[in-house]
Amino acid sequence: MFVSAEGMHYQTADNRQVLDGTAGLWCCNAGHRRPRIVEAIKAQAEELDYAPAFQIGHPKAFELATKLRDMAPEGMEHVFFTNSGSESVETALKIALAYHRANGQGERTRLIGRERGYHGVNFGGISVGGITNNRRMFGSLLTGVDHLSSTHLPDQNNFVKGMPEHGADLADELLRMIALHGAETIAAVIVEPVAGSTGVLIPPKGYLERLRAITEQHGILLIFDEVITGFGRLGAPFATDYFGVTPDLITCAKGLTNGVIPMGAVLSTPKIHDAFMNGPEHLIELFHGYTYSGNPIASAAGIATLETYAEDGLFERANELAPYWEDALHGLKGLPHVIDIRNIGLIGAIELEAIPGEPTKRAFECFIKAFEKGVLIRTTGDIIALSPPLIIEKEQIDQIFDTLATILKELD
Ligand code: PXG
Ligand code: PLP
Repeated sequence: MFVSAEGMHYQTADNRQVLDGTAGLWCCNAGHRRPRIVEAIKAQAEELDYAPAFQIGHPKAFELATKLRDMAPEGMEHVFFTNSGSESVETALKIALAYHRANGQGERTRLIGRERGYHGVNFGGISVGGITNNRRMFGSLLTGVDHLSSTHLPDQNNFVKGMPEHGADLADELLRMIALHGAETIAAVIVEPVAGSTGVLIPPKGYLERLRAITEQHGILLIFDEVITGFGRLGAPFATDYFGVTPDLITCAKGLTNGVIPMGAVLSTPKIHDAFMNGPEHLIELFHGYTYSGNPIASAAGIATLETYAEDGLFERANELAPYWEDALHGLKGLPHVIDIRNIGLIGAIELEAIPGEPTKRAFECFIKAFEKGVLIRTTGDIIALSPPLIIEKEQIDQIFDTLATILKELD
């Protein structure tokens, strides 16, 4: 149990300090309890608690949307506010379908995701997502969904620093789907630029470019799910900037408010936005929206968060720290049970060999031992995933990997 937090640390109920190696759940990119964000929330709660987002507005939602647009990749001009990554995904999928319909191409209804993709827990997200256990309990899900293969090629790419060489051609599977179904039936492809939740799968060199080229050529929208990669995780505002490949829609959440208040957003190009904006004033443009879209207190937290990132130069800081992070992480190569190490920006993964017949147990033991030694890590399957707040110091990077090295040597 965590009872308080400050900067890089959590405090437990029994008064121990735990170094945050995961930015909470990939979301507290500026570290914990940042004064500007705390003050903004207090002040907003005293001024305007809630305003409807249907027909009515309030200044902070527009201020945040403007700040987000200014930070967003070139061409991303419009913002739709949600309350989580999962809602951002549902929103983006619905915008994609409605966009084609508004354009007279309502037969474009097919959605394409990817194996080992994670797009939250709602129906659209689990349908396009590729995590078997997240899907198997919940019925037949959306129809008309296909999945590209995962880009994870452990035999060819293990222990690679940064982007792997092999696998760009996996994007060509989309051509097979186009040949099979007809491009005119496909609405959108959704992928995480870097798959986070399923164990940090880095896109092979050229893969995202190829996906962009094929989608563009066939009038298919490309959605980048940047719920984890947004807000500096790779040392750039968005993965879109980092990879230099621009999708049609970007989903984000988590770091938008530093994890402090639930909020997400979908960013879109004018082409998509404008397709809905040609009716008379009194009619609804897009039949979608949440009670809490653009909530005033969340908006205030978002503004203060984006200001904190800019004022402290945190995205640049992440970029500068990335080589140190990479070296420290790959220093674990050769330790017992370590079968792969992957990294990009301030993300790292250490894949462990599973205990025969007991998958996930070895990584879970690591998690418990690290917690006891004062470091918070995250595990998924037998993979340790790391994503510290971008304020991390080099000595704290050393602390994470020294602790893990000690634990790996101790494990059976
Ligand atoms: N898309 C992506 C790419 C995500 O990583 C979501 C959508 C859903 O966001 P919400 O806010 O609805 O949770 C996510 C969330 C983990 C972990 O351990 C990752 C997430 C959530 C919880 C745990 O890797 N990512
Ligand atoms: N269910 C009912 C009965 C509702 O009235 C509403 C919203 O008005 C919702 C669900 C959706 O809730 P939210 O807008 O918080 O997502």
